[in-house]
Amino acid sequence: MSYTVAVLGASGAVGQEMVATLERRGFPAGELRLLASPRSAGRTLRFQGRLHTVTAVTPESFEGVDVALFSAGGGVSQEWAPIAAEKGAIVVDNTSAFRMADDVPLVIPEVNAHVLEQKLARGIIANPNCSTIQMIHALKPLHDAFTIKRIVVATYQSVSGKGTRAIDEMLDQSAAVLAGEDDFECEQFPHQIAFNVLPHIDSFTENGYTKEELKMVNETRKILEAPGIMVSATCVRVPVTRGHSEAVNVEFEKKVTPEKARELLAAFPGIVVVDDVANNHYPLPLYAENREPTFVGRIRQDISNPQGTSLDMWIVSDNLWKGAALNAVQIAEWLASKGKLGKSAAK
Ligand code: NAP
Ligand code: 3JN
Repeated sequence: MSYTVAVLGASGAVGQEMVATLERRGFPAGELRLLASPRSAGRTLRFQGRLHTVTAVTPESFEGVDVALFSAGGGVSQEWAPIAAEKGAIVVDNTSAFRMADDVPLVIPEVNAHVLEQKLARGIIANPNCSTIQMIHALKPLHDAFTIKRIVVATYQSVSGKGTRAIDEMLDQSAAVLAGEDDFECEQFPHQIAFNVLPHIDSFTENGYTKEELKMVNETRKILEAPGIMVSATCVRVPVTRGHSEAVNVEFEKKVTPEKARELLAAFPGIVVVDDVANNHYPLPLYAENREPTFVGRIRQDISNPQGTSLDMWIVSDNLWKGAALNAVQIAEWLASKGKLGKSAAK
């Protein structure tokens, strides 16, 4: 069995990783269509040893497509996902456009693949935000055992979360600063990002939180099917190329110990515990780059809670892989493994 796959946003930071992930994991893509805007039409990307040309998206692009991976921004998804679904493709959308829609499943395969068992009302499946994915991937086995009440998280998000131009801006600014220049561009971020830390990701809302922070609140509740979980997030941009890190304080209904948490985490699919502080071993974004797991370390009892019901921990993952492209491809793999892709599929 092989499938016709489309990637919309193929020239972008996430889209390029989607193509690489399809190849690396051996997804049975008989045909691959690389789609973007007219700006990058004609560019080529290598897939399975052959150069593939990017074309500008049109309705015909989705004719005969089994699965379409979208990462071209929310507005583009709003416009094109219904068209692709109408043509018979299942859309795995990496933007916030449909995440909170009641009739669109929001999926981390290791956590809640069961929601894909039901018929897809709109032919669209949403990938969560990268910061939500790595946090909930790591907290799921602890939630199952101890029941989460409240999460307080600070993120340290790499510039690649904002796309290819943001990576270039950080590198160009860094070179300029080191060369002693001070007249460089600040286009992708509201302030200089090189040698700086910005407590500002996405736009501010009326309650003082940013949209990125509220995505972590709302997506957590939807994925865990736990509307009562309290979440407060501070999302911060750091001058790291790739890999998001998170300092997480989590309070449970039941008593918890770091030893039991490590044991549960180590047994959970896709989680790697790196927690040997005696030897300075803890997760680092530099070493999470181009790796599939979510890494967890610095697991410790929260000394501010004498009840013994909370933990602190440090969670790191490659935001372009588990936080985006890998999660999307895993969803496509799950659909293929259950016979839910292709012409004869019961969707
Ligand atoms: P990027 O590097 O800036 O790439 C954007 C991609 O979208 C490019 O391929 C671009 O094509 C394409 N595009 C833009 N406007 C388009 C249009 N009108 N029609 C067709 N294609 C268009 O950005 P990125 O980092 O890959 O992120 C892309 C989107 O993915 C984000 O906006 C976000 O919604 C989502 N995302 C999600 C996560 C997550 O947390 N899961 C993480 C990062 C990104 P051209 O080259 O032709 O301009
Ligand atoms: O900044 C990051 O580290 C992650 C950014 C994700 C992002 C960027 C632009 C638009 C998103 C997202 O996935 O939530 C969106 C969006 O689709 O709203």
